[in-house]
Amino acid sequence: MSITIALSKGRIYDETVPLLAAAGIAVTEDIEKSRKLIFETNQSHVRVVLVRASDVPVYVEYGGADLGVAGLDSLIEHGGQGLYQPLDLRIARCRISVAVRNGFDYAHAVKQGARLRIATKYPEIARNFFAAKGVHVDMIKLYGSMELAPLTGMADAIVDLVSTGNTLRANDLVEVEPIMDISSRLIVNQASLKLKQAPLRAIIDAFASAVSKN
Ligand code: PRT
Ligand code: MG
Repeated sequence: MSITIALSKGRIYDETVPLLAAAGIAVTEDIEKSRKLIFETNQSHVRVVLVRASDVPVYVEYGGADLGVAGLDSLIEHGGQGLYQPLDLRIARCRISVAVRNGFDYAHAVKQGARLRIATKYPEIARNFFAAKGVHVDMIKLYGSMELAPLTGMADAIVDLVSTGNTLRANDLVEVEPIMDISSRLIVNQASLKLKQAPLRAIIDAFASAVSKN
């Protein structure tokens, strides 16, 4: 029974490699040196596919992959339907926050009940956050370089992932409110879990034990 694992290039791939190793799985090619999207592993029945970070939940939902590793940010935006989420892998950790241009009086704007223009790649997370606070927002959906939105006057604030804070500082933005902590989750297609229970359980258990030792 073959198993397909969906990962995204970059930090998620890098931090998942040791977890795969704990499950006895090693990708046999250097993915950075290849333009391929499908990779064989040392186990003939396991392969890895590389997709956009935000597409990992989609591949797993529709059975393009049996399991995958997705940031909680991508998972919330996707909605999580059709996905079994057995494990917080505690990798690719960061937080999602509200940030504004240095000098913008965010507290005042919020207190005054002003309508805030929010630019973000994460409209679902942003909408829920501001709705819970009773703040009215206009949402501008972006796919990257959110930092630019307040600098050009297109938005009052952004909702984006923050790790060291260097990107915000480099663009004269300040973090004004954390929304939630983010880490990556193991996600599994619910039908696969029934049809391929033994091999998937073996991978989930190996990941769980590796995570508990981290
Ligand atoms: O580019 P694409 O649309 O495919 O997806 P992506 O950019 O989300 O992918 P990728 O590989 O960059 O991130 C994958 C996952 O890693 C995200 O979904 C998060 O769950 C997690 N993660 C952890 C991060 C960060 N830390 C992070 N710092 N993802 C992005 N960033 C970016 C952030 O958007 C900002 O531009 O790094 C910048 C901030 O970093 P600092 O250190 O300057 O604060
Ligand atoms: Mg990226």
